[in-house]
Amino acid sequence: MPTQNAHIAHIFNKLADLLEIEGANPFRVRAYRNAARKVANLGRSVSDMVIAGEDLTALTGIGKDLADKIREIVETGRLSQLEETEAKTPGELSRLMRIATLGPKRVKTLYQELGITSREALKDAAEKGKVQELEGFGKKSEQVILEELRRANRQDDARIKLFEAEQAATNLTTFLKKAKAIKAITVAGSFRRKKDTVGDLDILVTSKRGSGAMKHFLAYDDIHKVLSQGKTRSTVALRSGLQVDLRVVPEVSYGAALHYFTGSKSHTVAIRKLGVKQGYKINEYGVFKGDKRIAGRTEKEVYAKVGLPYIEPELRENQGELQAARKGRLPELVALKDLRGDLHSHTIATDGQSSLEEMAQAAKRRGYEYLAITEHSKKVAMARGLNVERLAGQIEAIDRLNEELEGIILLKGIEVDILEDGSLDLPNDILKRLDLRVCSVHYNHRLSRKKQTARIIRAMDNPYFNILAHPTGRLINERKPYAVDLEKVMTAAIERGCFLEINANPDRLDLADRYCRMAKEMGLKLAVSTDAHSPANLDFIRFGVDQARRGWLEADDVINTRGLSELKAMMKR
Ligand code: DGT
Ligand code: CA
Ligand code: CA
Ligand code: ZN
Repeated sequence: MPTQNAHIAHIFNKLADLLEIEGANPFRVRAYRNAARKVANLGRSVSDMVIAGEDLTALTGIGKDLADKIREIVETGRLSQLEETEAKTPGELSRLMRIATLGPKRVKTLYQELGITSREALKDAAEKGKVQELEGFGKKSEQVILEELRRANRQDDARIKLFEAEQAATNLTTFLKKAKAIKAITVAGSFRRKKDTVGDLDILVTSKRGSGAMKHFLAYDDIHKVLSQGKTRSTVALRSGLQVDLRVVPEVSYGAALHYFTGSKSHTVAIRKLGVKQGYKINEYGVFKGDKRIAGRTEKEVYAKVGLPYIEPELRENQGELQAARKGRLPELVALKDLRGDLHSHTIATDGQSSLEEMAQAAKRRGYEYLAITEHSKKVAMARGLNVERLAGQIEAIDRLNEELEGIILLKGIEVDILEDGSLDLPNDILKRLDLRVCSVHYNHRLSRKKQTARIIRAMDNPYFNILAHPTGRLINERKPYAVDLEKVMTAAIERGCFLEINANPDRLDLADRYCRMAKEMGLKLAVSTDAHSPANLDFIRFGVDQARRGWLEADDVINTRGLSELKAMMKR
């Protein structure tokens, strides 16, 4: 079974953490982190590349040493260097670094001064007031650590990003399709509802002979451990730690089982209650009147029996969708095909991997009408952000290129930094020459909620502010959102004719679903954009559309469903 890109990225990130604690050369540490990001965002299977004998060093940032390491991971599933480094590093030191306020330096201090190697030991020491006495710590930081520990414990570490779940699901379903005994296959559960994180995979199959299907599943070679097995239901843990439930169901029950196992639990319980009112029993085997099964082959049949139209999986959270369905007011959810362009992307001018032309051609292949190039501004020095002169140069380059391009138009844009005082990182003289401006917070995440909110709204006062990018700055499982009053920000955006972005990068998915819904209810329109750093990244758009759908958004609620002239008009405030 091919090693997943996410697995390789995970190994490199872990190695980088440990090396950092060890005090290794920062350049080396960064090389591993860059490689992790590169692999995770590649959009094709590195494993396949290795098997096909492709030259990995052709990828930017991957030298011979990293290529050898990738090959080792693909071939053995492990990296000996990581194991050696782990053996030298005590306990859970690398996990401690996931506490947002603890960098490698402070983790090292905690270890050397107090012998702390686990979250429990850290909690204990902090509660006894020992941490505040250490150099580089204080009363305040001790409190913050305790808060973070409580949060980290609440946050279920085991949930994985939708993108990683998708890779695992694709590999597994490809394998399952090979079995003659298996007919239909659907990955149900939170994965089918497109939640931004997934606890485990719930796979349903129909089969001619139950045992044949199950036997095939249990022979999957990415299985680390079989946790339980039976004729119609088994649970396994994959090598990545992800658990998978497989259920074999008869065709007459497929729709009912799909409905039950897609959940959410609270949605299906509500449907079942509706059934009871009408004298039906609804479970994973079907809809029953007495002992007689009267429906269950399709989900549509199940809904029809309780007098409702089909409800899309993304809406099944028992958040008003039953009422909307009853009144015939379900949203007509935005779909991938509705999008006419992407409004956030980077090229080699800053931290992207491809040229203007390559990005344009990739957007054209997707059938887009337009792609906005929005490089970082100078404040983001790490990404070689553009200053006035370089941006002016890019404006001219795009104008020239647009004359040659057919069937696609590049929009001149910028991802301009919102500075701490709410001013923008580039002067209006140059901003006004652009088609649109995406504005981002990249620094000073730790401002108070009040200050952060005021900062962003002040930035929106600038007449060239169009779209607030990744509005909460979260990185799923890595960095929590900064404190900000989104309701105020959204109100301010509506008043000023600005928009917010749903950043479709699978590490971000920012705005999260509930905020998409909030925007919809407030009447604020959103952009769904990939923040692509390569042509392959343009594919991430589907993850943004998923979250938009979970937020009940329709095509009209998304600005990049508009044709070019209408879009350009929306960018003029
Ligand atoms: P997850 O895995 O935490 O991301 O979320 P789900 O929604 O995939 O939850 P999971 O895997 O525990 O169960 C899959 C579906 O099976 C769930 O959405 C609804 C259904 N289900 C599971 N346990 C129960 C239960 O005790 N009662 C009912 N009515 N349905 C259940
Ligand atoms: Ca699940
Ligand atoms: Ca499950
Ligand atoms: Zn960006």
